[in-house]
Amino acid sequence: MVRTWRCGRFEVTLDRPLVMGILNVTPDSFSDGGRFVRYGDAIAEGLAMISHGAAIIDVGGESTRPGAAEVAPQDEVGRVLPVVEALVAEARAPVSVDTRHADVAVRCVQAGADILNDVDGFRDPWMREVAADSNVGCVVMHMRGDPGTMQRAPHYDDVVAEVGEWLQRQAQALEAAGVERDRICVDPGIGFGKTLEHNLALLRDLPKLAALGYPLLLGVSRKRFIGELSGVTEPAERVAGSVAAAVWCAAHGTDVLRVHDVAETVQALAVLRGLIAPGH
Ligand code: HH2
Repeated sequence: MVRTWRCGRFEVTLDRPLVMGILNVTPDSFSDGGRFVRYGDAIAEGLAMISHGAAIIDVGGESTRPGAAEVAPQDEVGRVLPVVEALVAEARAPVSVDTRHADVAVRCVQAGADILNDVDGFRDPWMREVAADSNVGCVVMHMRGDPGTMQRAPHYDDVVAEVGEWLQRQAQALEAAGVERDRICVDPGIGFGKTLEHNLALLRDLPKLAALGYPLLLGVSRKRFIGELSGVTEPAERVAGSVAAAVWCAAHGTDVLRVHDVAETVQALAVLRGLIAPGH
């Protein structure tokens, strides 16, 4: 039976790992901050990502890099809404909004967004309500604390078990609020309140997270652990390492890869698919 993920206007088929293209409309994101602050550029970039094979576009208006300052919701709405509106009208693919603020989420859902990607894992009951009152797909991401504090000596006794249990609990909280199970996707939140060893433990045990029974999404693109493993300090120069990590994730049960470098990742995944299942 083919698995699917129900997201707003779409029912996404999960018969192969998919790419979610990252469109940060922020002045300060860790790897691409400031590139797409002009709406026309951002919209064109989103459409280009789809033409390069992205199955989903994820629009974000707040950097969540470690130590980032929180953005006022009205500023975040001002950044993402015009881009969401244009992509909903023009892109034939689900439009996701990367926000942890319910007032931003409400406006984006009204504008037709198909997915809420919440790095806060729907801890806010209002976020759960917004999800329940709509038909959007929900990405439940694990984060310890918040971006301002999350990298202050994170500790786990068993990171894989604890993250898995937390994701399960948050998914159940969404279901209890009225969100159907087939709209929920989970993500261990690589780099969010985790050391290098925590990130690697999660990446080595992805099948355990896939076994939770929800679609599994991973964001490894250009992240710090790739710099720590490779010695490459400039995030924009971590493309090859990011593609290697994406291929690892795809080979170990990941359904959706959130990436900056769409064309490169799509090409690598096509090769992986051919190796695993000749003829596909
Ligand atoms: N990572 C980032 C932001 N949002 N969402 C999910 N579901 N999973 C992730 O791993 C994830 C995420 C951080 O990356 P980026 O958007 O490139 O940077 P910034 O937060 O600085 O804008």
